[in-house]
Amino acid sequence: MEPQTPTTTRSVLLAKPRGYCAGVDRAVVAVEKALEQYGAPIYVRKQIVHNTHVVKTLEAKGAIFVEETEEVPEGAIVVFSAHGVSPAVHAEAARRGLRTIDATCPLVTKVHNEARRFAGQDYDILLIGHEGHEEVEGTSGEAPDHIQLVDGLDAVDKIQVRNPDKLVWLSQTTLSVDETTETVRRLKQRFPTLIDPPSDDICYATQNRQTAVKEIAARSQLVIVVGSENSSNSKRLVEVAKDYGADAAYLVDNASYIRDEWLDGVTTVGLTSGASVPEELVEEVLAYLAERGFGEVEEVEPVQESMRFALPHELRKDLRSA
Ligand code: 10E
Ligand code: SF4
Repeated sequence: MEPQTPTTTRSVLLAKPRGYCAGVDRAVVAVEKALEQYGAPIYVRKQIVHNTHVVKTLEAKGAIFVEETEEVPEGAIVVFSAHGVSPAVHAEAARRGLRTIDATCPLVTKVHNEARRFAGQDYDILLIGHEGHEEVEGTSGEAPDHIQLVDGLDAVDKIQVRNPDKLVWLSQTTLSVDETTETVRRLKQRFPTLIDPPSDDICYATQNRQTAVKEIAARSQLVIVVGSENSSNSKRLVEVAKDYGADAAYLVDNASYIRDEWLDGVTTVGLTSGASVPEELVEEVLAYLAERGFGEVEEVEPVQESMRFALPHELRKDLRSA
């Protein structure tokens, strides 16, 4: 009798929550509604969210993405991205007579407000975050004389403060929870009087996506994270997946980036997506995997999410009167 080849089930563990957070949804809808309400072109300063597919789709509808407000014609409408802008950018837009719609996520605005408040009380602020990231530039711009960036553990030893008794840490919203905990622990070793932010700066969506990827990583040989190269929160999901048991984890902008050899010998693929990623890109990856025998999909939802934010007020006002 012929030896029986054992049939291995190939399956996908699909993390939930994944994809769009409330701040991204609000920002993308704000650009769409602005295009409907005022007509093209609508200018957007920087990528509205860090996702190539979202940017291309909005461009096709008439959005024009620029790096700085000086590229926007006087009197035109400009949307500020979900990552937030410094007061200097608001001032420059006002000086040039631009009509602005501020799509900064309310949870980023919360960190700006904390920065302003502590700077007003003359605290030194240690802002944990990634150098050059737009959110960090916007937050730092609230109080440049009071804020120092702490980018990574190695930066901790280099910090100099004026008065350790008036010292607070804040953070970017999309960091690794575990890495930030470690950075704060090291900061507190150096500065035992360092105080914590009044509430978590790493937002609910970042935390929940990391919690979910931890669960699937522990049960998957390979984790695929859908997200763009410049998306901080998406990149953190790849790192967390590797730290929590996946043999390999990759960031892909879409299904065409997946290499067949990644699946060699793999029976369980974990799949998730960053907070700026439309669900259709995840569906394309699921279809790609199904064609290769990974037809069985189990959704893993360790935490439920239901956050929604109202559209920016500049837009709501005009939509109401329309
Ligand atoms: O690079 P990030 O993760 O900060 O941005 P993203 O556009 O990929 O995701 C949304 C996160 C925002 C707007 C920052 N809080
Ligand atoms: Fe807002 Fe968090 Fe989404 Fe950033 S990741 S847009 S802070 S909800």
